[in-house]
Amino acid sequence: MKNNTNKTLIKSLALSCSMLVLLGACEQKKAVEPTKPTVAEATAFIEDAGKQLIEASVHLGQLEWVNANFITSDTNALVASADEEFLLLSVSLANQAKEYQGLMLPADVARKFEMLKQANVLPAPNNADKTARLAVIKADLNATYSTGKVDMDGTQKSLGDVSDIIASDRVPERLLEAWDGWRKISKPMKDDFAEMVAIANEGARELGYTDVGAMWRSGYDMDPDDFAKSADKLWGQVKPLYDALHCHVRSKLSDHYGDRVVGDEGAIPAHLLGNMWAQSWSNIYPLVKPEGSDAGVDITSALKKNDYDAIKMVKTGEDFFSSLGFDPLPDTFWDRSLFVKPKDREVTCHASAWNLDNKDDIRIKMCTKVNEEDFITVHHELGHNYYQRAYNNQNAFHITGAHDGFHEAIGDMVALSITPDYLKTIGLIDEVPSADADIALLMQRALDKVAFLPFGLMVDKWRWQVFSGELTPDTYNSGWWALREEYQGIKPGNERPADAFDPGAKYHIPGNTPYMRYFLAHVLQFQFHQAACQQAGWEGPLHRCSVYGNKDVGARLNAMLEMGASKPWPDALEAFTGTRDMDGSAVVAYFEPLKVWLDEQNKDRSCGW
Ligand code: X8Z
Ligand code: ZN
Repeated sequence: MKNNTNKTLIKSLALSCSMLVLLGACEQKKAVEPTKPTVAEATAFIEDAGKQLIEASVHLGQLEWVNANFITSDTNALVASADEEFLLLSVSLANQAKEYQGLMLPADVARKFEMLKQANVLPAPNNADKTARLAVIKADLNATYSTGKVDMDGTQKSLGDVSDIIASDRVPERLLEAWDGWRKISKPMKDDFAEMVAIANEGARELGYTDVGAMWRSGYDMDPDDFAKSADKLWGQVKPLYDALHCHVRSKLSDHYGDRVVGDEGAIPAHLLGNMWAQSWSNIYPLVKPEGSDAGVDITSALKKNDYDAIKMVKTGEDFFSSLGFDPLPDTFWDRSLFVKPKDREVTCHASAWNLDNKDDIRIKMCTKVNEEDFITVHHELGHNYYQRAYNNQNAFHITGAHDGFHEAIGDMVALSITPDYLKTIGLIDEVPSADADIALLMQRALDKVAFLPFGLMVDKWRWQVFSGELTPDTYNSGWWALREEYQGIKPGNERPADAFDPGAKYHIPGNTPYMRYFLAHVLQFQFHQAACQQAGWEGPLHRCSVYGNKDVGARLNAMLEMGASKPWPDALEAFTGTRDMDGSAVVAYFEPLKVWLDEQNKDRSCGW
């Protein structure tokens, strides 16, 4: 890193001809026509840039890991300074890359130049003070979120504690207290967030993007405007399913809580849906479940009954991947991962998967609870790790997913194979419920996956509006709730205070993780699952299909994973599914029996909001 920084300094001095004139050293240079760089030079430059970035990312990753596992003012400062160095390096490389603009480059080389511009989620401008400030704000926002506490019941509660209340309490006043309490932690973020947006937008403009949102939309091997249209099109395919689920859930909540708390028209108050962000609703299954049918499977009870702990949950996930033919996780995974919330220090509990050396040093970090949600999340995180290891021999620019939605979809696809048959095979349940339980099983899944879709879409719709300037700090919060209502049909649990910054109460906003990836993943995972089941020769309903133990499916999956980002994503999609388009019809096919059932339930209800 140090060498790279020095090189940057020398370069900018060399360019400063006006200074050299003063020293009488510029005349000779002026006489020589600047020669146009060659394609070979451009190729050599970009390969070297990739290597520098990969090397620098190891150092940054180590500090980020330590910070996320031990949040103190010192580790915040350390991570900010490493991030600053990395930003300086990537800005300098992106500026040097401008020298090769206008060259007719082979498509794969041009693609690497585009990827270089996207080396940072938030690019810094060519200004040392602003770069430093950006790095400090990022570290501060992360720490504010991860150490946030809620005053409730006379104690200081963590996000995990208040999430448990939202998941299982059924007293609306308590739900609201937990919901509102968590949103107090994000109020102080607003000014820093706005400053960060301004700095990063300046960086994006220097790279040639209109703003950071346009830069994010440029990461999909297609025109950024077309990308936005594709996302809307996918949403159009699945929206009727969401609307039907929303209608049924609202009606059941109204039955349970009464009209005073939730009416059977209009948006649903966000604190009643079993999740802090109303992003997935599986915790309210008991309130909305189909009556009179077989109850499905209670995975949380099964895990507890069978004495599962965090390690056993992860071992079970590993075993699934092994059954597909993937190598076991390395010993270092078990030595270095964080599986449970430590009692004696602050950590970032939001689950994540890491590869510290871009080779085999893969790890997860989770404050695992023994329940269904975290059992699924374990598979989600392992999906990241197996993907990271599969593409670790690729070129520096290709050591990543085909696109970020692929990365989020792999573990989820595997978790779609957690069917009753599979649970019986591994001894978690004794009896496989009959076909009578299908609606119940589908309802459980839909509360998780279908409920998520509009949330997955609106988070970055909001951020795109923030980056474009359509929303300003004064309208950040009202704009957030306008999108929540438009897409999800939910509303705030109470009137929001003027200084509220509710988006900041969701990890990915202070954490600066783009969110459209999860929307895409919630579509893609069903496409992957459908393709895998076809490969396995499965002919029954998709929700009963498990590819556990199928080495052929594993080999095809691995072939896609190994590609990393070496080809445009449609090539990777084609390698596994035979199609080149993202398509919501697999979601629709998966939930088709539930849709029929929901339409029947809803026939005398007035739906929509
Ligand atoms: O953030 C995550 C993962 C880590 S990449 C746990 N997810 C999103 C969220 O929690 O909001 C997975 C589903 C959506
Ligand atoms: Zn993830």
